[in-house]
Amino acid sequence: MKISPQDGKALGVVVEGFDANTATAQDIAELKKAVYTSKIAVLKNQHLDPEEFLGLGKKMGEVAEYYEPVYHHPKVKEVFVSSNVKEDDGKQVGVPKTGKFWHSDYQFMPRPFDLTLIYPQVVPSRNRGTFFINMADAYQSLSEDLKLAVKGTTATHSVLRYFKIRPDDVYRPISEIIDEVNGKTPPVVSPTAVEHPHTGETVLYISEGFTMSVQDADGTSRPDLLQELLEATGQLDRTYEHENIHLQTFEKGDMLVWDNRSLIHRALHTATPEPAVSYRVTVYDD
Ligand code: AKG
Repeated sequence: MKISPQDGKALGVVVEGFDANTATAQDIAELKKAVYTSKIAVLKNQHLDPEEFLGLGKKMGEVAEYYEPVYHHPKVKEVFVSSNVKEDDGKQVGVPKTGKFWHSDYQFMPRPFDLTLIYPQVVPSRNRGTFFINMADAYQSLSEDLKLAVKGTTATHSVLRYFKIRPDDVYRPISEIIDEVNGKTPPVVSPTAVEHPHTGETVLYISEGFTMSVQDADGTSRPDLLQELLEATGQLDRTYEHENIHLQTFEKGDMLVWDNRSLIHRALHTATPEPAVSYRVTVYDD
């Protein structure tokens, strides 16, 4: 197994010669270390079926099944499917256009995932890739005034704005769906800046997709502060040219493993997408 920095990129390593089926505990420990320090690992030349993909997830930690079954792979439910391709019988497997907003995976849950593994299956020829922002670096580059303003504040996260209407929701009153979402996944509150348990970095824990509000220690809502933080970290830049934004491209056979504690991401889709299918496994690492 050879791990080398990604050419010309601030983030990420490329991993060659990694065999998910025979990887030893030491290989996995090295891979995880590279993910914590470099944030993204691109594993080249992977040829895994969904069972084997799940097997790799289990080597990395405790695999977490997604709470909404509409995303599940029909045979291996721990595999989350993002797909805009209908099966031959016209059936939709998985959910199209997922993650088209800045977020970290499960940020709206009491326990967000630690690691995300994405394994593209059908790779479009254009507009493929995922944007990332390293929120540890983004915290470091805040002005001293903003760092001070973040101290002692909390952030509230919810899935509500990006919850996907399921086929069975058609003709249900929207108010009933909203009540159900709030009942099943009530908003969660976390410190606005958290310490990364493996690297000791301070990570700014907010996203445009899931963070509903930031509040002072006495509970006073601070929409101005949330807006400033989203702006400063690059999440409001619709040109995606902000210096914090990293575009990670991939080709067939690549698997991306990333540090979901440090990174927020946003899928790159266009209004007229080509077929695209991706499998995902998410893991608690300790
Ligand atoms: C997550 O909940 O972790 C997601 O990635 C949601 C993606 C989506 O439904 O668009």
